[in-house]
Amino acid sequence: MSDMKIIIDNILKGDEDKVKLLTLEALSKGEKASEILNNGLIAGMDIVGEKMEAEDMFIPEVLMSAKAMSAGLEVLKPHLAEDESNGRGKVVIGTVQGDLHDIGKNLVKMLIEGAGFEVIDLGTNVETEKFISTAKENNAGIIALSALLTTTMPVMKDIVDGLESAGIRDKVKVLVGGAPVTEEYAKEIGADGYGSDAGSAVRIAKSLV
Ligand code: B12
Repeated sequence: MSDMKIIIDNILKGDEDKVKLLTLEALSKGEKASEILNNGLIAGMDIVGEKMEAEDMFIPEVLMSAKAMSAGLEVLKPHLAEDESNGRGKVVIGTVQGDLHDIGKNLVKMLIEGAGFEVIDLGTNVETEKFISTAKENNAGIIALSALLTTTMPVMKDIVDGLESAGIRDKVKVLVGGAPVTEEYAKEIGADGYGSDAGSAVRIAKSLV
C-alpha cells in the first residue's frame, strides 16, 4: 500500500498518533509537504466528508478523523510555508451574535481546514461588524456563519446586508448553516450557499471559490 493510502486509512480510522507518525515518516522520506497535505490528509478528510453526508460516519468518528487530520496538519504546518502549498483561500467562520453554540461550527471549521482552506475562527457570539471587518482585512473569499437558535438566525441576513453596505458583497461569498437553517432560508436572505452538515459545508465551500 502506498504511503498516502496508509495515511488516508488512518485518517478514516481516526488514529491521531499514527497519522502524526506517518506524516513525519513521509516528510523524512523526502515527500513534499503539499503532496502529503493534498494526497494524504485532505484526500482522507474528503472521504470523511462524503461518508458523513451519506450517514456512513457519525459525529464522534468524524471528530476523531478531524483530530487525526489536525495532528498531521500540525506536523506539516512549518513545511507548508516553505513550499508554498496552494491553499483554497481564506474562510472567516463564527457563530452569530447572541448564539453560544459552537460544536457544529468547530466541526465545520476542522473539515474546511482539512480541505485546504485557511480558517479564521472568530468564535461564538460574534458581532456582525466583526465578520465584515475581518473578511475585509484578510481578503477572505468566504464568510461561514453558524446559528443554532431560531432567534439568532436573522442575524445572518444582517451580515449579508452589511457586506452589501461595505461594498464587498461581490468579493465575499456567504455560507450558512446550523440546525434550524434551511436551504430556503439561505436563499431568502441572499446567502450564496447552505450546508446541512460539515461534509456538505466543505463541498459547498469548494464550489464557491
Ligand atoms: C449542546 C446544546 C447547547 C449547549 C451548547 C454548547 C456548545 N459549546 O455549543 C448549551 C448548553 C450551552 C446550549 C445553550 C442553549 N441552548 Co442549546 N442546544 C444544544 C443541542 C442539544 C445540541 C447542539 C449541537 O451541538 N449539536 C451537534 C452539532 C454537531 O450539530 P449542529 O450544531 O447542528 O451542527 C451541524 C450542522 O447544523 C451544520 N452546521 C453548523 N454550523 C454550520 C455552519 C455552516 C457555515 C455550515 C455550512 C453548516 C453548519 O454542520 C454541523 C455538523 O454536521 C441543541 C439540540 C439540537 N438538536 O440541535 C440545543 C438547542 C439548539 N438549544 C436550544 C436552546 C433553546 C438553548 C438555550 C436558549 C437554552 C436556555 N434556555 O438557556 C441556550 C442558548 C444559549 C445561547 N445564547 O446560545 C434549542 C433551540 C431552539 C430554537 N428553535 O431556537 C435547541 C434546538 C434545543 C431544543 N430542542 O430546545 N445549548
